[in-house]
Amino acid sequence: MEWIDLRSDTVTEPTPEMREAMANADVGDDVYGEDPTVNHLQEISAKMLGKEAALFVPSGTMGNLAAILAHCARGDEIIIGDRSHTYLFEAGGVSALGGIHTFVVTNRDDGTVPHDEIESAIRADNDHFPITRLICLENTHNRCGGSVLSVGYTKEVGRVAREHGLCMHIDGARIFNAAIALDVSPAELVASADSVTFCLSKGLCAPVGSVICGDEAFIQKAHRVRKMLGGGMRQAGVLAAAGVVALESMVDRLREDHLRASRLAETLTGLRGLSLDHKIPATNMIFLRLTAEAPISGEELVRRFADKGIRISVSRNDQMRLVIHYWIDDDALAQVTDAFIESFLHA
Ligand code: TLP
Repeated sequence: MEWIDLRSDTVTEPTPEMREAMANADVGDDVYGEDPTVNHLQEISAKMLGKEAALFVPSGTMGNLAAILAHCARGDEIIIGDRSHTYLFEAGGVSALGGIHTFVVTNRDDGTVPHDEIESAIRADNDHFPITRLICLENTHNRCGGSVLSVGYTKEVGRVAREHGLCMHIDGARIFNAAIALDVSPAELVASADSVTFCLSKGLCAPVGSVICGDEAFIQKAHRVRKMLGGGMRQAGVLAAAGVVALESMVDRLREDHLRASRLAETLTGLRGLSLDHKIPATNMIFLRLTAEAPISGEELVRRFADKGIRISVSRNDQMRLVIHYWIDDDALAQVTDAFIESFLHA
């Protein structure tokens, strides 16, 4: 990639090994379940996440939507965090397409919602209320700084779900980042969830695709919903092939992204005019804002960085998210560090 692009890990392009695997992939019609590469991807995904079955979908957004629609009927309610991706950034699909009601609870800065608050959001059995069906968590939690939900917390919420006859879904778009940061297996992290969606196309570098995991009966339902949403793909093995490479060779290296994010955060903490939400990033994201002391406006910063071949985005309220990924190597990190020092130390 020519640009040093820190706007997201979604910008990652497939590696040469992925391109080769894609070119040589064995394919078939996946709507008939006959694409061997898709089937292989689904098998290894289910195994890694410790679930019975898995389903390849085009995006994380469709993965979450298909999972939620497979759990809920129209008029049912889900309990969901106010800073969760599904609530904020998935175009309201659960309501628009599923007729599903959201009970919104407040995320703490670490991405959690205390389990007693989740418990009190569960509706009583009363004709006036929608029926609570599902609790949704997100791990890592994007808008909460790429923070990580622990095994203990996830288990506790799972216990609440089971006690009330509810299901639990995890938006695990970056579940492998969470597992690496906590040094646990992804399967352990999602053991108490009924379903999980993870993305191949973020830090793992595949060009397209996410995977929903759950038990056989649930995945069969999700398969039907995927078709309804127009996500039944045909010779999708060309895409799944990159996903297989992603799972086989890109997971452990996420650790490097986390280390580089920490190194960059350390430099930024020392610069006047910048304030970091978390001094030490939990995973591969750094959230920060320009303060009143900043010698440069957000707009000017974006322009100045673009002149140096660095892409960042700054929101209207001067917030920034810097995301480290495969294409940000030590050399790129040094260029980014220098660009910040130049703008904030020698302005
Ligand atoms: N997140 C994107 C943007 O939509 C914000 C990003 O740049 O981080 N769950 C989580 C936690 C996500 O961060 C994202 C993408 C998704 C789901 C949706 O995945 P896609 O983009 O594949 O639909």
